[in-house]
Amino acid sequence: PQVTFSDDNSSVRAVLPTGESVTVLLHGATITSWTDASGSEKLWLSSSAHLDGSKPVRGGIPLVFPVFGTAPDHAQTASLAQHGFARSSRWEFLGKSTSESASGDGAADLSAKLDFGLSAAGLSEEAKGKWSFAFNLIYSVTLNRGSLTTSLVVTNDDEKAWDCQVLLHTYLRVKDINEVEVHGLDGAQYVDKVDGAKTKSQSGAVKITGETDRVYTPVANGPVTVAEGGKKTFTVTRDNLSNVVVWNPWTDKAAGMGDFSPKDGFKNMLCIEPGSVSGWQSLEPGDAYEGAQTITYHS
Ligand code: TA6
Repeated sequence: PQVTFSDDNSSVRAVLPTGESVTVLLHGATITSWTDASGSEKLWLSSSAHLDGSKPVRGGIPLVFPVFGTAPDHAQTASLAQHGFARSSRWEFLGKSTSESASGDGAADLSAKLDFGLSAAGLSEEAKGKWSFAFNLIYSVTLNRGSLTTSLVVTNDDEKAWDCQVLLHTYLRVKDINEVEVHGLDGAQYVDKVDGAKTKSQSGAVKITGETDRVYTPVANGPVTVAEGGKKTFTVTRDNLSNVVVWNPWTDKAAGMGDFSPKDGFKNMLCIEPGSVSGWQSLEPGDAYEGAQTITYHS
């Protein structure tokens, strides 16, 4: 049995012999679908998401670079649109590969890796005008049985140093947000963006009972797990990404987003976003920075 790949000029898809699949839009290198062997979708995608390149995709896993949110007092990125240009740019598909990954039950499992690239040459004139540094991004999406790893390598190809932020803006699909608890953030400091950006400390599990927009700095690099009705559904591990943003727009913010539908879809999604956003990664000429996440689902 083989991994099958297909690509038209707008997206690339890989399917493992066991049925798991991932689809990546070249617009923003945005993962728009990730399914388990039975085809059940693990990510949430708005039914009115723009998939034609006209807007960043509402859902899936958009990429945030070189700035998270907006940074009006950060000269280099102050003029960039919210969350930067990576999710709004057309990436190149660099290639695919398969490898055997030792699996629990001894049978060799195949995994599929898709690589995407973006550099200054791929930016719109508008984006280049606002952030003109020489850079290179390589985004690797690796589909294994039961898990998905996404890794971003950022390289400074300029003669000048520059700073950046990186975040993987993952929209996880949940059955009912009211049954969800997030574990692994106990004791972490967080900035509460729906309460005057006050800094608070998390005690116990995170429950979502209204608009939630928090930038956590976990005390250690441990896993963040999402449970529904007391049963673990996702585990998210991070490599070199010191923050986790937890976001749910809830009723009013969902109502206010034109590309967010159905309007009660906030009950079926929770953003768990690994990133390096509470400070800046400073890259000297020639320096590289890599950040990655692995999302495992527990059926
Ligand atoms: O990740 C949380 C957040 O920064 C929220 O503040 C909200 O703005 C969300 O991202 C979505 O941003 P977008 O630009 O995709 O509408």
